[in-house]
Amino acid sequence: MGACRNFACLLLLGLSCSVADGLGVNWGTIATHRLPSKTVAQLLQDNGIKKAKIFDADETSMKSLAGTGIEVMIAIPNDMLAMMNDYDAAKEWVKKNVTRYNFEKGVNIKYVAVGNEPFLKSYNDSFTNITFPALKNIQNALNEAGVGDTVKATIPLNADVYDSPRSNPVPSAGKFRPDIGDLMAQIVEFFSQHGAPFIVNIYPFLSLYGNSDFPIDYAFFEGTSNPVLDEGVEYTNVFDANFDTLVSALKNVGFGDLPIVVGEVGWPTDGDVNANVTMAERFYAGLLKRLAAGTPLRPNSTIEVYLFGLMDEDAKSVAPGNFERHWGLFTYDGQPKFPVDLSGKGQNQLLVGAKDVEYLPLKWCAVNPSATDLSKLADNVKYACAHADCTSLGYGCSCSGLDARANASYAFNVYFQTQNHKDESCDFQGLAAVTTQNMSHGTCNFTIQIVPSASSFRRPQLSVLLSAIAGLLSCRRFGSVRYGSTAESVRDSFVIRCAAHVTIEQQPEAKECRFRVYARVCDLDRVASFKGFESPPTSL
Ligand SMILES: *[C@@H]1O[C@H](CO)[C@@H](O)[C@H](O)[C@H]1NC(C)=O
Ligand SMILES: *[C@@H]1O[C@H](CO)[C@@H](O)[C@H](O)[C@H]1NC(C)=O
Ligand SMILES: *[C@@H]1O[C@H](CO)[C@@H](O)[C@H](O)[C@H]1NC(C)=O
Ligand SMILES: *[C@@H]1O[C@H](CO)[C@@H](O)[C@H](O)[C@H]1NC(C)=O
Ligand SMILES: *[C@@H]1O[C@H](CO)[C@@H](O)[C@H](O)[C@H]1NC(C)=O
Ligand SMILES: *[C@@H]1O[C@H](CO)[C@@H](O)[C@H](O)[C@H]1NC(C)=O
Ligand SMILES: *[C@@H]1O[C@H](CO)[C@@H](O)[C@H](O)[C@H]1NC(C)=O
Ligand SMILES: CC(=O)N[C@H]1CO[C@H](CO)[C@@H](O)[C@@H]1O
Repeated sequence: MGACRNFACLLLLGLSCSVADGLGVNWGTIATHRLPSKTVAQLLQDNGIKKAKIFDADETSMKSLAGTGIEVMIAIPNDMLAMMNDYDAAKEWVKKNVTRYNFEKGVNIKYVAVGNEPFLKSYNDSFTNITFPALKNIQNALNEAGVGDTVKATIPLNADVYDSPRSNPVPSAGKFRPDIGDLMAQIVEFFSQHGAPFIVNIYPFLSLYGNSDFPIDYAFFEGTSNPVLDEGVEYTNVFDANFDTLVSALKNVGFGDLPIVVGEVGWPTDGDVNANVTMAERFYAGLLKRLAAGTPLRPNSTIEVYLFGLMDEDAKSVAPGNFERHWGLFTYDGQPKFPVDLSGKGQNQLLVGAKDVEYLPLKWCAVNPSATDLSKLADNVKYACAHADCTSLGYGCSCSGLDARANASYAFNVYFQTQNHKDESCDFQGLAAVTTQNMSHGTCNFTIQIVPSASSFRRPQLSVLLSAIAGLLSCRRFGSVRYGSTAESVRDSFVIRCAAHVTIEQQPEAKECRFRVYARVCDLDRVASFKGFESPPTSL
């Protein structure tokens, strides 16, 4: 039915099925279980998404994007900014992460994001002095490598780098934050000289979350009874007002026409009272329709945005709030959560889900029905939730309101899934048992995890096995030792490096020895990240 509808729509309405030109998505990967990168690249293509922003330059992601034509923004994480203050290091980074992919059917890199929101107030100036030098080095290295005309260095900034004065809180009074005002003026001038856009992250959800007086309808796009009046303009939503505050801040430093790209914008679907699929659907419907119209200070020009984000990430820090793990347009397993029309024409329908997703067996973990002494339940739930994602259990969330048993079952199951159904992971001091019955009900989904990606762990390279054997043999002879072996192969211009390290730990007086193997496992087709395992103790 869905496919049929899509087909009809393609035939009858032509362009209306396509994604708006300026639209991209953020592809974050902070999850315990990642869909294979190739599946994700296919998901983007199946939905006509032509721009992706990633938070590093991870080889696996880059490989999957190669040859797709998808325009990519790669990134240098904040903790690498200091290193990039050295021009040689910047050149090396550009060589390894940009020019390396610059070949036919390579990766269509458009931007290099230097840091991510480095001037956030909560970072206490940790990156204030090192970001601009890093930006300059990267752009110069791009120029020197001969790709500076097509690849631009820029900095995704948080909207807290600018503001309007409390005494006159209107967009036209926007200015950069005084403590970084001079720095921002220099950065903006540099962007302008090099043809790079200003990238800003705008979150109406956070405006609402952080402020109980915030009028809820001002976060959406359907009008409000209390618009902000500014020099004859009526602002009816915080997105426009925020964007135009930036336009004013740019004007104030002499660059009112600098292109602006919204690096992140979106609405989460769980983890807070205002985060659910209804609210997210409402937000996206309004946002996507608006983008073509521009804002009062930049009318009639399509706003380029990267939606945040592509999929839920169950291992993100919840320091900002429990909603952090629920920003996806898609669930953790690449399935669409709500109808949306990425072309901005308001014909909402479900996006195309990820194909050929491999799941763990249909088994859940739940409170054992025959368990009677529940006095240790709370401690065990606490343990499960410290090691797995329980953010759906909170007040106003999709699984709030469960009774104590169901609540504990939810926690046990999410732990069991995170642990890939490992034998001992559904015990909880005898309180839990495995079941084949789906306990989901209402909005509360008791999920089944996907098979961990790049599970070439099951197919270890010879070097890993050799190292493991070496480890076992030397257990008896040495106190502590490291073995390493690497193998390298070049394929389609990609260098694949496989390495294995063994660490043997033995206390002088110990009666047993353990070894650990850390390996960069890979097969011909994909490179996995570092994996490790610890041997069972060997008695001496
Ligand atoms: C910034 O400073 C505050 C208050 O001194 C502190 O609580 C916080 O941990 C600091 N953050 C960072 C990233 O250093
Ligand atoms: C940044 O540089 C300024 C001026 O050189 C200096 O006063 C300030 O302490 C530096 N800040 C940090 C966090 O290093
Ligand atoms: C979504 O959240 C809004 C605001 O809290 C609430 O009014 C609405 O009932 C919620 N919808 C669902 C389906 O939970
Ligand atoms: C924007 O478009 C509207 C409607 O088409 C038109 O009335 C208006 O003059 C345009 N504004 C600018 C600045 O081009
Ligand atoms: C369910 O578990 C969560 C997470 O530990 C806890 O905060 C909440 O109070 C529990 N609710 C019930 C009804 O037991
Ligand atoms: C479990 O049931 C829920 C509906 O109650 C459904 O959405 C979900 O897909 C089911 N899970 C599996 C693995 O079948
Ligand atoms: C519910 O769980 C099933 C699998 O267990 C998954 O396919 C689906 O995407 C989940 N739905 C939501 C909304 O989390
Ligand atoms: C930020 C990032 O992903 N950098 C990568 C650049 O390339 C080197 C070599 O391939 C990687 O080790 C870095 O992680």
